[in-house]
Amino acid sequence: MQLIGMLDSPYVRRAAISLHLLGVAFQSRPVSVFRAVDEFRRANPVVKAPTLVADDGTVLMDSTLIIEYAESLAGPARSLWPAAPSERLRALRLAGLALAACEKTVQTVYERQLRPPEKQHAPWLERVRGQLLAAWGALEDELRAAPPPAAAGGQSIGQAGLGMAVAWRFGQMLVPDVVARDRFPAQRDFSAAAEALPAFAAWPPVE
Ligand SMILES: N[C@@H](CCC(=O)N[C@@H](CS)C(=O)NCC(=O)O)C(=O)O
Repeated sequence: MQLIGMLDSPYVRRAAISLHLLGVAFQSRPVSVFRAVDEFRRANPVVKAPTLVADDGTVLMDSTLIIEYAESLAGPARSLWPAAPSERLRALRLAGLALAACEKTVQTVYERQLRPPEKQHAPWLERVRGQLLAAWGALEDELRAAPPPAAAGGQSIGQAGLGMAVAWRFGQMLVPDVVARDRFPAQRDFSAAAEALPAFAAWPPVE
């Protein structure tokens, strides 16, 4: 099985760390969707990172769906999600907020880096900034209330916490001017602890 995409993508990184923690063997192919677009297109003409090429050759995209497939290979006893519905609901909420933070970070970066300065649209950037800060504000409140739900499989971190930590590192790499680290101290400290875990150290983003 191959996981295609650069680890500077939070979606690729969350998939890689999840596969690692689920014990699903894979080969990482760090191909850039921008700098190596032709090579990427040969694997997946849609050019979305991450792309998983399954052992039977099926080409799968979207980190959440790749993780869902990996969960089915690992089995429920090794799940990164909590089993109880109330815990699962909270984990899904946190994971959704973290994914929204990733999406709003990516939108900010694409607007800033892919558009010529005279074509950047300030009202759009301002809207996205508000959405990004709302997502981190909600996550900070959640973290102050209780830690993210643990994994049913007993791993060092569950899927919600994993997604939050990956999203935070990505945001700190790319939009630290928008998401000031000391404005979200609970998230800052939680992410620092997550980054020290072996599974995170094994799959570092390319700074
Ligand atoms: N919802 C997707 C988002 C994936 C995504 O947007 N990846 C970016 C890299 S960070 C990408 O493929 N960008 C190239 C493009 O959209 O053209 C997921 O969870 O995998």
